[in-house]
Amino acid sequence: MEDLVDGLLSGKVRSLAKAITVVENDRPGKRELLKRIYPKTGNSYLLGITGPPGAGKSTLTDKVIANLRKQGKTVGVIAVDPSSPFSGGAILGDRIRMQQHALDDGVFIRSMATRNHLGGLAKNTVDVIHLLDASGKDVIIVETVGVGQDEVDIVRIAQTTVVVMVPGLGDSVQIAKAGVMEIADVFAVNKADREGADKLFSEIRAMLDMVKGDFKPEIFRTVAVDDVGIDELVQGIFAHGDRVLTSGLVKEKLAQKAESELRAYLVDNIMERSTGLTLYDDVVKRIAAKEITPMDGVEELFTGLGMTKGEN
Ligand SMILES: Nc1nc2c(ncn2[C@@H]2O[C@H](COP(=O)(O)OP(=O)(O)OP(=O)(O)O)[C@@H](O)[C@H]2O)c(=O)[nH]1
Ligand SMILES: [Mg+2]
Repeated sequence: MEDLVDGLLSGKVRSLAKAITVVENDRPGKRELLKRIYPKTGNSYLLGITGPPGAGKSTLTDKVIANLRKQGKTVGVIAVDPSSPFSGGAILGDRIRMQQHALDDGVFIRSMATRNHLGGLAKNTVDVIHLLDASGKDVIIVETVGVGQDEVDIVRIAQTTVVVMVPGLGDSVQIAKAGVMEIADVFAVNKADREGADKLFSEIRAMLDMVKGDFKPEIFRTVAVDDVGIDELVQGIFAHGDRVLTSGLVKEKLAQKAESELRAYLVDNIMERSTGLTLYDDVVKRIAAKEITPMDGVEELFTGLGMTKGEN
């Protein structure tokens, strides 16, 4: 344990890989490990990159990594498996797109499934973010697919969230849907080499004019495959970070982050304690048979787990 913690804190790649394995596989010592490193976290810049499937998130991430490396920054990447555990396609895609960094000690890339049973941010993701943070990565990028509830959780813990959009996906709908406006700190109109990029750009701008207040996100055009617009995008990302710093919103953001982390653990923990119990299966059956309401089911489950629930 001592060696693992020391190695991790001094940024050794092997220790980091080992620590991640401990965390992901729930090995003994996991809790102790996380407890030891937690006070050393909070120094990385956490960047969320999200957007619809195939928007070019991994290609863009690859170019952003290269850009950050040129600035001398170390980078950790968590690429979220967007679909079922059975379709390794996206993970393979991430690997291929980011292959150029495979031999670079300053870059650590991990693909993982981050969704828990309920579709929220799984605690394993939070744990791995903490490990990357403790190992001294200057920037941690979390790539998630889609713009839905799951992503919102990751967004809540990120310092800056980039929403990647592409022309030709039914643009106004794309923008208006699923809370994109709320979560984007920065927009990247990727595949700007394609027709419709200007139109998409204007539509996002118009939409922002309608809804957002003081904190209007910047919009950037990128052609990730050709490494076009990446410098500007990266500058825009850190400019957003600076704006948050000077705005006095930092405390609020940190509290929001802590709350999201706690929630990730809470949901996973309750599910872990409940599933597999005879009581749980029994409650499911009785809800299906309309004998009890789901609300009563929760009450019974909590009572069974020795928790008392307040009036609701
Ligand atoms: N024309 C064009 N193609 C691009 C651009 N950026 C990425 N692509 C292509 O778009 C496809 C998808 O790219 P990815 O980087 O895998 O996209 P992604 O959003 O990570 O995909 P998922 O993780 O599967 O959702 C690839 O074939 C890329 O080469 C771009 O700027 N212009
Ligand atoms: Mg990808």
